[in-house]
Amino acid sequence: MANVHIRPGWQLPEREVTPEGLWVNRREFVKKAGSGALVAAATLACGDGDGNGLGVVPDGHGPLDNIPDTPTANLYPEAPNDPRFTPGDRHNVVNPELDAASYNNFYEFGTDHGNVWRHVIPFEARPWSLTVSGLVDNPGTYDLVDLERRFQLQERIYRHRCVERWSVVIPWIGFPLRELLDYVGVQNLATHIAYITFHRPEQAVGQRTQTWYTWPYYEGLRIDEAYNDLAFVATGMYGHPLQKQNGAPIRLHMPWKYGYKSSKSIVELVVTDEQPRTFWNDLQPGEYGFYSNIDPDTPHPRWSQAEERIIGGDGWIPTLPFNGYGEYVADLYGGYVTPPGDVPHAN
Ligand SMILES: Nc1nc2c(c(=O)[nH]1)N[C@H]1C(S)=C(S)[C@@H](COP(=O)(O)O)O[C@H]1N2
Ligand SMILES: [Mo]
Repeated sequence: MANVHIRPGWQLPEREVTPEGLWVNRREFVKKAGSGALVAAATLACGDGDGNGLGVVPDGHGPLDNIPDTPTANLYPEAPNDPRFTPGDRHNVVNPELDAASYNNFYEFGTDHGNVWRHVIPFEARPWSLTVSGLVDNPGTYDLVDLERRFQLQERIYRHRCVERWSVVIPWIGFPLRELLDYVGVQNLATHIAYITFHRPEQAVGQRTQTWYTWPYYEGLRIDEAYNDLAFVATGMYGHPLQKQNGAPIRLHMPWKYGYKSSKSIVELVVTDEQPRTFWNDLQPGEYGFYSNIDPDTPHPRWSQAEERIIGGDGWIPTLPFNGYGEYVADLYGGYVTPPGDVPHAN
């Protein structure tokens, strides 16, 4: 391959980490090989992971240079830390921003974790608005700048645990999801929310070339999960607005759930009275459930979930139920970490 990248020590070899999508990729590889997608598929098979090559990266442009301009940038350095939510003894180190910005999952920009920061360069993440609809008193399209100014921005240092077994500790900045829900006026009949990511194939190489995925990315929560203290809307990180590869300009962070519930670059929120469908559950229902709470005792069908490796750390550590956030969230699930039926293979 033209782009040789050095694998950092903490990065798991491919045979240990199977990205969420690889199964689908392989199946579609066979299906599409006969229909003209041979070049992309062959690239995938030889290890690039993206099947599309890289666009032009301007000279001197690095992983930390993907913060879109916004008139609200001055609000971020001032955001006070919420001392209730710090990583704790187990993860007493906040990862350097370079870790968080150079190893990512964001399938809209390919599957190669180490190159997402390059692929996001053409993505126009500002200006931005969020459309809210469904069972709310104040449906409409909200300018993100107005939301950033309306809510008191605060910092939350959260642990993040990907279903692929890597983890990272990031100081997010934003506001509790609950404040947004109260502002739009969630009605009594609501039971769930759904949230949807942008669909812009012209700016997102993964949406353009990985046509077997059901774009745009969609996820959801039960309403009481969305109202939990921990449920957080992140618009910034490390004292500034979000990097594009981390989901600029607005994403969720649900620290007790596998990373794929924490959608990036959200354009739409729908408040509803039924459980919404979710992207990974639709693609691989035997592997990815709706709740997807972090659970060391419920293995993925293709690997154990008992341990994880922190980016930059020096080995495997045990994964904790609810990622260690049980005191805040366990009572949502009636004594279970993985509610019965959430992932069929576990029953
Ligand atoms: N829209 C969108 N959001 C997404 C994803 C994605 O592919 N698309 N990947 C998820 C997964 S699997 C993980 S682990 C986290 C990674 O977040 P980070 O790159 O900021 O660490 O983003 C989540 N949000
Ligand atoms: Mo993930």
